[in-house]
Amino acid sequence: MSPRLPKPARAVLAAAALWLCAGATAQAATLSVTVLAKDGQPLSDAVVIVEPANPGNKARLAPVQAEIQQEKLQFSPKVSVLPLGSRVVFSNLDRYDHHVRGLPAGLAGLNASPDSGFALMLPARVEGKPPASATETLNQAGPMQLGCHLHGSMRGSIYVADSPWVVKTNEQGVATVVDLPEGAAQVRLWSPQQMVEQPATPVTIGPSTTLQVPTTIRQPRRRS
Ligand SMILES: [Cu+2]
Repeated sequence: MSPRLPKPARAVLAAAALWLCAGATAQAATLSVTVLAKDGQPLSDAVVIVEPANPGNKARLAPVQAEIQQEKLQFSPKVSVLPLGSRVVFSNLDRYDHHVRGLPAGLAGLNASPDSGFALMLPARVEGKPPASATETLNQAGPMQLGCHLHGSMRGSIYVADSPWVVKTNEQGVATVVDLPEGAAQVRLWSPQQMVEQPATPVTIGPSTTLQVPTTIRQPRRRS
């Protein structure tokens, strides 16, 4: 037998339950976006940015501490999506130097002042010692391109997100964006592979919505 609550307490509980349900309905929508490359195959590591028409009081994501390693002449992860204000530790695991640079990607990068972005000298790893590392704080929202002054083939990206609704696609080309308000929204895309800015796709978000976005973006050449 459950203990009987006095009437006023029951009323409060019922009201609280109603309020929770209402809150859940307003903020529990999920949008699953499949991004296709020019060849019709799923495009991984594309960044999906959902912009609701009525974002409400969207909570900005708390900054995090992340790591991007340099190993075998590659950035790992190759593409990171991180909240604005996050700190990134760059660690060089290779037995040779890297001179990592970060710049705003695309037009923003072309127009950026020479002192924008960052450059980090990371000496070669020495056997038995921890790898050289340096930390950068991400103070500017949007895509950043990573490279190395010493190795032209090294390419990576960071998408600095100023909303909680920015997710990169997985190996299946799918980005699942949660906790969205229902209603009209725009879906924008960014990919390190893109040659031009991608057009936005309008969508009406219900409790659980799927969307397929074909693009003219070419698949990256796979390194074996
Ligand atoms: Cu390098």
